Amino acid sequence: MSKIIKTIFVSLVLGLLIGNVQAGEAQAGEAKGDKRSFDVVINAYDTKIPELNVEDVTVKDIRAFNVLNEPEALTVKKGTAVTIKVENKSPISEGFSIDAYNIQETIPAGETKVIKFVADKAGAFTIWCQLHPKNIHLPGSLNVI
Ligand SMILES: [Cu+2]
Repeated sequence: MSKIIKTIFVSLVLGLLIGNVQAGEAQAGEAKGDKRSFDVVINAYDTKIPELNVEDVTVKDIRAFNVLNEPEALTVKKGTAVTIKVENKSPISEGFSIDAYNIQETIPAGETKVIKFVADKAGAFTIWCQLHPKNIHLPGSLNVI
């Protein structure tokens, strides 16, 4: 792996860690018997590397961004009717997929979609964006217990 790629990767990881701290305990679910609703925000964080000199080549103003779901983990009991309101604050369309539940949504920039399903399969399932490379995203998880 080249040093440039390593540096970009490290900065993305740092961005994600900062994002994680900001997300904190932001789990916005509201338990109502066997119904649960969540507000998820997809947000993009700009990363800018002002100057990088690697192997005698100087590169300036490298921009990259990574994308985070907040909260990144949704936990419900098996059988719960789940409503997820997903707001996309990223400047571009973002995907929201949970393969095990056949959920594959595309949310245009600035828009909100409401996703409803019954969490009838137990397990830990990855929430991911089907539109972009996985390495610019922090995957979320749906935990059905
Ligand atoms: Cu994406």
